[in-house]
Amino acid sequence: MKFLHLSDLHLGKRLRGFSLLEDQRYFLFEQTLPLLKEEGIDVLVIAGDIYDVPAPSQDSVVLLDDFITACANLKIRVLMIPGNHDSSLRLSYGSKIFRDRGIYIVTDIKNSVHPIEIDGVNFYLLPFMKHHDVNGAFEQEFKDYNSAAAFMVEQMQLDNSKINVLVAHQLVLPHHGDLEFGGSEEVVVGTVGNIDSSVFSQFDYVALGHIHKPQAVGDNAHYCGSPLRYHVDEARQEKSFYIVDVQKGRVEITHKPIHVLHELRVLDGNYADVIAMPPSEDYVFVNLLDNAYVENAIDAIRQTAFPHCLGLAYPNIGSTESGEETVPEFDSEHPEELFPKFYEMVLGQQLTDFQSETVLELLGKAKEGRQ
Ligand SMILES: [Mn+2]
Repeated sequence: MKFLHLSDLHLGKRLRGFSLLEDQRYFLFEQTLPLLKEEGIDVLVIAGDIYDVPAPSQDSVVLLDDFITACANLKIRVLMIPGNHDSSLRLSYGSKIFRDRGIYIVTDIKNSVHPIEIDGVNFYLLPFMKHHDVNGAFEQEFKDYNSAAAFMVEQMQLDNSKINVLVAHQLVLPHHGDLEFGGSEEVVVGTVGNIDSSVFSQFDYVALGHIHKPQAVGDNAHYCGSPLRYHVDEARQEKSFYIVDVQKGRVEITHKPIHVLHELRVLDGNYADVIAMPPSEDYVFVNLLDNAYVENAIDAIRQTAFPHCLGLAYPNIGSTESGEETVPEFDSEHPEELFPKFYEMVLGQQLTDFQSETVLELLGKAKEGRQ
């Protein structure tokens, strides 16, 4: 049986203030649905982080609603779990009724021990879990995710004569070597939250979400990564579809390219060169190689060449050895743009996506005069 493994859609995500909703709609409707039809795939697995935030925007809720309705109308079964960005309760809305239409959303850890059987394959849907969740649901006293996850696998009582697929959203570390990050995960590699990939070794395939860079963490366990580039650091990262053909004792993964509505690029050049580049709607981050700050550079770049210019940096000025401190000219009157610059000037680092999201939200509320 063939299924499509997706994760980390982060519907509603904004990249430095720019809404990616149109890019996400394009991905789901112009890329994913046609692929499912062309390849004759009738099972779609989404391994968590469906939405970017626990209380998603109206537009992102509409997008998911449109998409799963389209899948149901095409008789494509959809299996979903919440990731750490999702609210289990909100994601579970309607899920008992959706089952009748082939849309399976498992948000309660207790339900993850009952497989969803489709064409002879047992799918186990394990929502994002912490050991506290397992302790609460099963009256246990685990002190880390690894032992709690091992316990959950035990509860599943796998029938090894069947094909068993696990869908999970966790920090699973390879038995050998290191995990590679995409850049937009906001993941802290501690010890309590790690799960060793050997915990899941009994499954024929483990469809993982959480890490945005596609990679294998074991012979049978794979992160397919986020479908879109959600951070400037992911500009050069390959993202692709994971089509999984699973049979007993044999798993075959086929990669298909994902074509995006707008590319994410990092450009280097002098201001004069950048301004003269062929205009494009792509998301671009610009490294200005000039040796002096250019007044209103970002506004001018957005107006002439790149309306989706995400930001810019002056690598040459940052590395001057004159010893003089250069104070950047703030070329904006908007607090949304000033605050990130101020933060960067004081702390020498950029706001994370989550932080800028929070700042934007708070400024928005302040503007509206609400609390
Ligand atoms: Mn994620």
